[in-house]
Amino acid sequence: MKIREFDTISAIATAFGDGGIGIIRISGDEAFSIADKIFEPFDKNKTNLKINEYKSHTLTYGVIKDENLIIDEVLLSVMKAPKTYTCEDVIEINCHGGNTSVKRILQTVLKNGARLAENGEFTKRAFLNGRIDLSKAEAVIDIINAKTDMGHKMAINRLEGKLKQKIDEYRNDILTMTAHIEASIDYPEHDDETMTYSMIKQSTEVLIEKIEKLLKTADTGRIVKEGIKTVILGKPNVGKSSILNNLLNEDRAIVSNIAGTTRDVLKEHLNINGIALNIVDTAGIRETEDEIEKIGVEKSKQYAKDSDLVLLVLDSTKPLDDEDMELLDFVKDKKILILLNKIDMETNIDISKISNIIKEDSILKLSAKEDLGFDELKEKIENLFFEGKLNINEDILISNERNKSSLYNAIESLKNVLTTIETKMPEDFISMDLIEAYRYLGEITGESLDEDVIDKIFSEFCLGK
Ligand SMILES: Nc1nc2c(ncn2[C@@H]2O[C@H](COP(=O)(O)OP(=O)(O)OP(=O)(O)O)[C@@H](O)[C@H]2O)c(=O)[nH]1
Ligand SMILES: [Mg+2]
Repeated sequence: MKIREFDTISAIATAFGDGGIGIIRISGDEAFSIADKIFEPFDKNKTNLKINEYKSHTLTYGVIKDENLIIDEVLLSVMKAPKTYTCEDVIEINCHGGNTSVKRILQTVLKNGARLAENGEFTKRAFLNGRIDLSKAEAVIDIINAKTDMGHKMAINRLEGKLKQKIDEYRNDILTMTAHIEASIDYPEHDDETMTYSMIKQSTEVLIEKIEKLLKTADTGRIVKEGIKTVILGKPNVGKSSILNNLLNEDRAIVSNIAGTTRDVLKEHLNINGIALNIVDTAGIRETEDEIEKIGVEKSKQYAKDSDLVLLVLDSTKPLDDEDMELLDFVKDKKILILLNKIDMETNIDISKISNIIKEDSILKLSAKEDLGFDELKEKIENLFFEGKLNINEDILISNERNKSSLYNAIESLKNVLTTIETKMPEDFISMDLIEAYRYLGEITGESLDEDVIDKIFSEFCLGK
């Protein structure tokens, strides 16, 4: 399987800081000979063995030495190529955690001939050596960075190769079409041109539909991966900060009965039923002469514009006024939930005025003070984004911009195929566009990508992975 020759690299694979164990990883042709120089097993039967005489995928207890100085007691994993993470010979040294042992061992490994690995270089080798495709490599980084169970599951699906399977299927469809065209060009006597055109037209339309469906998952994919951008918006003093605190279960934001308490936006992360929410508490929106508050109000509006979800808070003890209506008008095109807060007190709000703008089931009664209505709010948010639309165990979601633009470009090329057919241009043009679509799809699995793009993708990985 191994197709390229590389030098031997090493890095610390575990996170920095205190911990039970730390792991130093070495990969490449020299991995075993470097380990021979620095590792001494306790087992007398192994003392005279070279590491490449050890059984593969075993652990050996011993010490790491720098010259004659013992650095740490370790467990040494020996994994022989090609059945390893990188497809190369791999050594992993499990030593005591904390910063000192791991650093000293890494220094010793480097001194004995390895080069410090770049970010993501181990995974890059797994890709370049053909063990995983690019969609799986990107899944690895998404697993490491996952903030929620859902995000994690989405990445695991991709690691299992579900995205690659789909892309391969689309690419195969294209190959079948190009083969058909080639045949009709080479053996025109066997082929009726109108037949070819109508067959290609139909297959292209079906394929466009399939790719569009996958592309449509990108919004959900981003939300699962990065969280729902949520903004709490409303007039001053309606209880926005109180609602944030309640959702977070802590007194994060300052709450007071003085209107204009929150002046700047306050950002927090929150996890509800496995969904990430990036929530922003904003300064109450009102006409104000106060320069600082003005800036806060502008920021609040900007955040609301860029959000996935607006939680518009109204004070249920007061009648709706023009300012409320203006706010409503400002956000009416967004995904929105209306929170009627302070229902522990006498209600004076009449929501019939807004029932023609907002669906009734988007209006929720709440009391931040008495902790009422929050379970329903969380359920609503979940339903709003995921109900019926998503089976996270099965669905493949597109979650990165790179994949999104490759799919978009593939669709554009396929649309050109349809134009060529409509305008009855020669079949060669069809092949050219099909091949272009094939190439765009290959960018997702990494089969058709330039080396520098690949380098850039892996440079965003963490060190030691
Ligand atoms: N009775 C009652 N009072 C509440 C409730 N929620 C908030 N309050 C009170 O309303 C006042 C304003 O609350 P905040 O959470 O600071 O309101 P805000 O919307 O963040 O206000 P600004 O930051 O000034 O825009 C405080 O005195 C809170 O204690 C509620 O559900 N019931
Ligand atoms: Mg506030």
